[in-house]
Amino acid sequence: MINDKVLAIILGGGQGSRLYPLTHARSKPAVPIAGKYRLVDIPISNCINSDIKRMFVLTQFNSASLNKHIKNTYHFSFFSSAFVDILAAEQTPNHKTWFQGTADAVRKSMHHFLKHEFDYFLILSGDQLYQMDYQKMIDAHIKAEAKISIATIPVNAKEATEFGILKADNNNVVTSFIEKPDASLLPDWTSEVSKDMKSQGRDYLASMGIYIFNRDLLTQLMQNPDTNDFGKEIIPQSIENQKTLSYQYEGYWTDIGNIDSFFEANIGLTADIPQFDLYDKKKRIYTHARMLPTSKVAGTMLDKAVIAEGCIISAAKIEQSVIGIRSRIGNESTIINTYMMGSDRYENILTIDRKETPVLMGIGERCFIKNAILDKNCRIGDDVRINGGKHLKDTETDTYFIKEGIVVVKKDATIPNGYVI
Ligand code: ADQ
Ligand code: ADP
Repeated sequence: MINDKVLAIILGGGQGSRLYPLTHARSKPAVPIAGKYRLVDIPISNCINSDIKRMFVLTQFNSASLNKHIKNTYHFSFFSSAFVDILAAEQTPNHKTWFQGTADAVRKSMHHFLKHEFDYFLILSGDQLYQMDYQKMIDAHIKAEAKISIATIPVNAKEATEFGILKADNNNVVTSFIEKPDASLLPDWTSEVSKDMKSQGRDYLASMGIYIFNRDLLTQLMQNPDTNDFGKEIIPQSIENQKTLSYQYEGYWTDIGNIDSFFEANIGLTADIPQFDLYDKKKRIYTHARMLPTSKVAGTMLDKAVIAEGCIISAAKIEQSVIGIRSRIGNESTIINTYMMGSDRYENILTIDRKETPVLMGIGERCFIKNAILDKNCRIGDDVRINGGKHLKDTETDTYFIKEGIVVVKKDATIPNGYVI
């Protein structure tokens, strides 16, 4: 089934500087998560599960890997009107610069959207981990005869300064909105929330950055060339004269826009009952079907380990870690609290020239790796020690980057035998 009234726009990311160095050589939607997926698979899967099957992904630059991933993954029937199209910031005679913000990205791509028939724009962020049925939000939007709807979630005071915070009346109509309020302003911004939320100290209503706009209204708003951002300009300027609904959601939702939250969200999947449910058939997360062999593990103590397909593992211990596709981990190595993204291909250890390639892809023997993210195709030699944690200062070298104690080994980097971080 296809909802032919809705067109989804996935905001795939600005410069992606908060996720650097994962976004150094790829666009944000292509960043690998949870061992086998890409960030963009989350909003795309939510759309598919909500019967919304016409999607544009807006990105600042169009990496080969993003294109390949979308092309290889989302095949819709020849007879269906479903599609996932990538629109990269493009220079045209009218628009010479990159997208200046989320609204600017939408404005500059408007001519592509308006070629389609639909009544509602569904605007989504590309860097959030959650499973939501957008159809319910659309039904609420239509029932309330709203012009704009904002998905909202109760958050605590610490988080409230990082989001757009709003207040709504008894009918859930938004009455005021402030983008990322200073902590000193917070006392004025609490809302009535459910008992459960209140007991967790979550009494501020945050915008999830998920919006529905009536087609005509957004088309009209986009004619003002001075607004670059939804959170900073479009939403605060519109609420007074356009009926704006707060659609409250209380499920699991997390922003994964920076290294720290990205790391936490991935490691969170190793919990006994992860908050993000990858096992629910109705909320399936789609990704490229790679037809990889099963994983092979020898002599390893595994505790809270999430291991993707195609791995070859003979480590001593893997604890609270996510091990991505095609990972190879050598004898006597210990991996703790680490997200290893895996590799794009295998190296044949029987035939490879070890003089030319002294350090193989994956993790060597007798390594100790803790509190780290290993980007794709890393080569970690033997006897390497990476002991991430708050004792480490923020630093960057050619091969790794440390942020808030998390050591990120860069894509394709080689860490030589015996190296200590
Ligand atoms: P932020 O997440 O800080 O706040 P923003 O940086 O504008 O807002 O990003 C929103 C989404 O758009 C992200 O997925 C981002 O990657 C993407 N994006 C940013 N610039 C882009 C560009 N130039 N081109 C394409 N995509 C771009 C917003 C709202 C808050 C709300 C939070 C919830 O402004 O009100 O609380 O989202 O996360
Ligand atoms: P990303 O940077 O997003 O992780 P890439 O641009 O490296 O992704 O693309 C990943 C894909 O590239 C893999 O699916 C793999 O097929 C292919 N690939 C990358 N490097 C090689 C290589 N040296 N040999 C063969 N295939 C490769």
